[in-house]
Amino acid sequence: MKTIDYKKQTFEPVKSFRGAPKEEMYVPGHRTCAGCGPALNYRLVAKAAGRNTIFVGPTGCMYVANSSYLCTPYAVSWIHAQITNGGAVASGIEAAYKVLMRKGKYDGPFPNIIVMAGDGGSVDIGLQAASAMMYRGHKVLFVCYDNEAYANTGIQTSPTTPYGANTTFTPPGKEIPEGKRLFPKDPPQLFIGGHPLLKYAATTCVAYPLDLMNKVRKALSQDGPTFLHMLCPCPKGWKFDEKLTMDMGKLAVETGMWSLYEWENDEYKYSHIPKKYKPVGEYMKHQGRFSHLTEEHIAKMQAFVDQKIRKVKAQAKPVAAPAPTPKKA
Ligand SMILES: Cc1ncc(C[n+]2csc(CCOP(=O)(O)OP(=O)(O)O)c2C)c(N)n1
Ligand code: SF4
Ligand SMILES: [Mg+2]
Repeated sequence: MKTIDYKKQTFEPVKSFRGAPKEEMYVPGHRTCAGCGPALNYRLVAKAAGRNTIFVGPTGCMYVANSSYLCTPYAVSWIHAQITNGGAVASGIEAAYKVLMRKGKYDGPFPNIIVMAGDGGSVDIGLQAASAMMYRGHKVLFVCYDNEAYANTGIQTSPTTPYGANTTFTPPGKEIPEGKRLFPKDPPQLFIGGHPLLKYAATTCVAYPLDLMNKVRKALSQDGPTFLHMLCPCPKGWKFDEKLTMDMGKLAVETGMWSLYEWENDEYKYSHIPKKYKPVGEYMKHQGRFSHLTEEHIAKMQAFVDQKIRKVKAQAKPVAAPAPTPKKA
């Protein structure tokens, strides 16, 4: 069979904020809440990916608040998918481009096809299509922008909502005082563990913009399916002061609630491991979703995080820490 030159793009890493692409592909014109982590995430992903990009947006806040009639922040192609089928729509677009190139009707470069799905659209309602896309080996970057809830419909619990969170489906009460009882799913492990053609997976967070942009660029330079799990604090759902979005992201990493790693060729590399982790209470105390919890519940959360930290330490191969986010004077 004839091999086709897909003219895949290779992105150089962004070394500093000054060296980041100037062009914005996610521009003003949206209606997300002030301090919205997923909106900032979109801006950074779009900036890192550039003009030759097609976004697939399953239903969620980043569809509903971003696609009001005659008003949109997307400066590149964007298509709405059902919350269930982001992976399937992206697979179809990717396959169509390959056919066009095979028939000589399009000469490249191959576009960056990026699914921007919420946690619900990635590892719950959208899981089947995401998994099938990765299993078949489509050259698509699947992003789970994780605000840890079904936010758009009024903050219902999702499989990535943390233990102890108060959501509209897990309200704390007499019978279940801690609110959510279950601990969250682990999306990257779900995909790494079960998809032989997956080329690259990584976790990142909007509070580490250089880390985030470079992981997007690395993922887009691969020749097959890739997955990024991005922590995106949501002031409305987590009930914190909207000016604290970046602080919430940083505290998540500093307490061990979240870690920043890459997985490639069956190896893990960590881009930021705190020398001394802060107690999880430092992170939780700012968030109204945890305000009903007792000392006992917080200790249960700490035990869960301690176990995660032990795993990080066991598999860590530290790499250069990302540059810290500049503080406003
Ligand atoms: C099949 C189906 N079920 C339910 C809904 C209602 N719905 C719309 S957006 C949404 C929440 C999506 O959550 P997530 O994927 O985490 O994105 P977020 O809103 O948090 O950005 C839900 C449940 C729907 N659109 N389609
Ligand atoms: S509810 Fe959360 S994710 Fe949705 S627009 Fe508001 S801040 Fe953003
Ligand atoms: Mg969500």
